[in-house]
Amino acid sequence: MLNHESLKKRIDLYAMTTFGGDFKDLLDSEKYVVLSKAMMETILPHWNQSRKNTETMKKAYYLSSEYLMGRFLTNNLIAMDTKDEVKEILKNMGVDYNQVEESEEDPALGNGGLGRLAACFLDSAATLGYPMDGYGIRYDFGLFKQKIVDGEQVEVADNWTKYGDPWGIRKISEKVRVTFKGGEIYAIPYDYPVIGYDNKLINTLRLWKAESLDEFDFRAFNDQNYDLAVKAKNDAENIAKVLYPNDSYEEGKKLRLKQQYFFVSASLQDMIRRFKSKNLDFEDFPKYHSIQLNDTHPAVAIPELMRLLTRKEDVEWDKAWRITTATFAYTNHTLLAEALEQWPERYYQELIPQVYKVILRIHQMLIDELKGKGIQDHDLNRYEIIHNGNIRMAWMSIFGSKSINGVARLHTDLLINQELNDWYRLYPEKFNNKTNGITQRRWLLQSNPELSELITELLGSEDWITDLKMLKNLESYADVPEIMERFLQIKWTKKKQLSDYILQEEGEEIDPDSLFDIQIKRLHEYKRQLLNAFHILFLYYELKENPDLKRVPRTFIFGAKAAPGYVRAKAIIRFINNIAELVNGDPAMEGKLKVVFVQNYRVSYGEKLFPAADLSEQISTAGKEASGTGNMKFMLNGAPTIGTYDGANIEIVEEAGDANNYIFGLKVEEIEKIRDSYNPEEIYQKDPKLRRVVDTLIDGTFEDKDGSYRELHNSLLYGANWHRADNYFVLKDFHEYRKAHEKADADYVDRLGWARKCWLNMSNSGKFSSDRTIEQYAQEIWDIEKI
Ligand code: 26Q
Repeated sequence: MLNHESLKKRIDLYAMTTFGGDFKDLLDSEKYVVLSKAMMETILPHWNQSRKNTETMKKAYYLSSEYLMGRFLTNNLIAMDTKDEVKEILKNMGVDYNQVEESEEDPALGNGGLGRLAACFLDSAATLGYPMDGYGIRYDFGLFKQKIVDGEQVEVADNWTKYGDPWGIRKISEKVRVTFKGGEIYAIPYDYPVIGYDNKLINTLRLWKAESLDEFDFRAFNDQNYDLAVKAKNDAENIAKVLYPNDSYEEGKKLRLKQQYFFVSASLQDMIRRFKSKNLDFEDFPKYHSIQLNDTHPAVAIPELMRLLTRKEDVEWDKAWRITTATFAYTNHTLLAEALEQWPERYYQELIPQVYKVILRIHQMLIDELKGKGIQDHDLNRYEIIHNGNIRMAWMSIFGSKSINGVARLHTDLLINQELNDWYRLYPEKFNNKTNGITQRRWLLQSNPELSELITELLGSEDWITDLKMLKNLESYADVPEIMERFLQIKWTKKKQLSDYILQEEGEEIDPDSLFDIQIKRLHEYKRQLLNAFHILFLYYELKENPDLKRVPRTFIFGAKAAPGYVRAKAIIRFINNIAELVNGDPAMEGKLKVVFVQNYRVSYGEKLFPAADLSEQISTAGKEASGTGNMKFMLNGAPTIGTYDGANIEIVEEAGDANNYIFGLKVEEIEKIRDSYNPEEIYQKDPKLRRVVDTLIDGTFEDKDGSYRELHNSLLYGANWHRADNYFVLKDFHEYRKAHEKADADYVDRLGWARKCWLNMSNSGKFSSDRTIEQYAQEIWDIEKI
């Protein structure tokens, strides 16, 4: 399929013209750039063809301030079915593909779940043949890189394009202008190919870079005012400089609002420009565009489209509103009330007054509509978009969209019945659920080729790669010992590979024959890494007191970044590392217990961790995790879940069976019932073993460098001025959690019995393909067709 000679020639040429040397002598990172550029030449004609083929079709547009694409190279080679060939070609040139692959930096243009979901959706849409383009920001610096130094998180800048950005094409001819009160700046598009598996359709991820209209002020320079000479340039470029490293609420920052407006305005102008070349009436705009808002971060798109239509394109207001509300759809990703975005009115007035005016009018329209519907005056404030000097972006999104969806059944139910109930009663027809999914191309085919091969062999076909429900046909092998033996062997291989990698990266030796118990996700109180930590300490003291205790040897693995300003989250990271030091340094724990906190958890690390897990930790406080998607990645790779009745865990267990997972803890309804009378101190006083582990925060077991352990301890027992004691019910759920672990431990001893559980999880993971999710969005919200 590939022309070997011509690829080799291109490689040699790019090596010389880009890095000035022979391919085999370059740094691995340089080889990566050269190889990728050479592959781009194969991709481009197909990509351009795809653009032409979809020009006249209705398209979906995904607007997201975050994309966590993961590495491109291997993904794209697999999609084009050229990985083995390229490997071979490199081998003939004396170069090891795996080393080149590993040198690619993850483009970390996102924080966590929401950004990774966007990437899985792009993969699925292209693979299914749906025209869907992504729009976002090309941050110069992605999410910080994390180092652990003396147990603490240290943030390092992520200059991800240091060696080049071979998959991005700078399309300067398609630049657009974005206006702020201080002046105009350019948005320059960089296009990244999104290659559907089997190369049928290539969609586009368009990321905008901010640049100044005037590069340089010569007058200032001649006046020897050097800073001023480049001020405009710096101010403009700062807009796309860095991703905000926060995955929940953050005190409103003007620059963040600028970022949002910048990419949203550029994207809408881009769509309008292309639409106008069709010479249609704007009434038809929704026949060609469905725009999905990935949370409220791009919600300023609603007033901006109104502004562009009414002020620039002479569409009258009511018609523009019909167009707008037939175009947008909004996905909500959180139930944390404090995480719903609001912006001070004056930020809008100061930065984008032209949009502020439009918002005032939309607000008034809403009030008129509410009055028309007979809503009483004293109830209006519940709906006001502008409220107490703030602009409520979620309210704007709901009012301006045709569809509002949650990301798992429980989450959507809670939106409908609680958080957004006022709105639901107003527009019940707008609300719907779209349970999240993940792409099996990255999270099984690419990250676990060993298991993929077994699956293909047993199914006698590769169809599962684009039709994950096929895995259901494998269920009965759970009772075939020879197959289970092979399955266990594969799990061991993945654990060994991870062990080698952890030794290399973290300097820690772990035993692939121990049970790998893994919790990897952003660090948050509601995700309850602290519960996991307490349980490890509990086990530690049990094993110390009773050396003959029969427990399976375990390795606990954590990976998590904390928002740099989130003091408690950082304290929890240090606490886990302190525990690791205590446990790993104790010879009595040899062969029994080990704890590792891996540094810089990211997509590419995840690809090594998910396939190697024996147990998936999904232990958020019920009602707090909207869906979770890591939970699905573990399941797909055959790991049972130890988890709460929260997010998609509920649907996972529904598919894979209670008996194959370890569900524990308070349910949402139970939390509601006890909330007001909950007294964690009672539990703490009654359970000396729990008290002992909680008190390690304050009894000198670990050094409390800055008082943050004491603060954590207080937060559990007495609360703080912004929350009640043990807000996330860590102490309340501890006992059941510990029992669930005991059960898993006992089950693990039966090797084939355990393999069976793992296998049944994998076989029943079909529902959690993002292909299914995208089909639902396409049919139920976007109304788009396949190519
Ligand atoms: C908001 C305002 C100011 C600064 C930052 C933010 C901000 C940034 C990122 C708020 C939220 C995020 C990201 C949220 C996120 O990742 N949510 C996760 O989305 C997943 C995909 O739907 C779900 O599976 C997870 O349950 C949810 O936590």
